[in-house]
Amino acid sequence: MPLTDEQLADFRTKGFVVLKDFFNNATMQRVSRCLDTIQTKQSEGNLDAKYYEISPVTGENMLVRIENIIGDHNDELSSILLSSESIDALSRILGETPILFKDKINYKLPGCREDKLHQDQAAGWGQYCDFFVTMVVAVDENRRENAAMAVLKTGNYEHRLMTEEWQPLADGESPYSREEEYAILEVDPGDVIFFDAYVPHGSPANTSQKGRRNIFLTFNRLSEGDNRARYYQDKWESYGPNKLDDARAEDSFLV
Ligand SMILES: O=C(O)CCC(=O)C(=O)O
Repeated sequence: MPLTDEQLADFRTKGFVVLKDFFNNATMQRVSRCLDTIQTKQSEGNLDAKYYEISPVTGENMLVRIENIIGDHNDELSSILLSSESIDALSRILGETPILFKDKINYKLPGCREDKLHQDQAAGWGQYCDFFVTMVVAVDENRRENAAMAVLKTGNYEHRLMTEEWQPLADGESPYSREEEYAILEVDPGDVIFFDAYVPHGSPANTSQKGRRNIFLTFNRLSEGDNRARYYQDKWESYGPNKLDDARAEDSFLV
């Protein structure tokens, strides 16, 4: 389903837009199966790079996310996600051809920590370029109960960093504490959210029994270069994947 002029205008005003039913049910069942496979299969090197943390809710070691999922190692998933409709919508938003910068699955399983309110650009992305758009594909139902994302809905934010790099926007404040300014995006499987890397967002800890998987695909304009290999090379050096037994304790802001 193409992005309408109204949706594009919405994105320009608020920094995000939700497209209902972007992928149909049958497609989302295939996507869900792909995610189950990736979750259980052994990672090869840094492909399907898994990140484990100690849950602040349950104290157990748990999978938080898997990065670097797009490529020949997951060809079915890659071709579904990078469909011509996706590229078309991203091209309209970016005003030119998009190129993938990074990609990950956030599992947000029961007990998963909060994602503090932040701007993605603050995660060191400025060394690669100044403007990114992330396409979030909802794989499971996202509800308030299972920590649906909260996104600033007023459009009242700067297209620059509002904190020092690596700093969240509001430490110690629940992402749901300012509902007059933040929309809680209760989306369904197959819905897609596009948001820019400056719009504040986050989600609380998942204290429910229901996991919710979302796929995050981040793009920049092709004219600003192919930065993915360099991004991941830098990331593997500074913050590489780990093992279940080696789960990290910190719940710092890292995207
Ligand atoms: O998965 C979520 O709820 C939020 C994740 C997030 O904010 C991010 O990865 O930038």
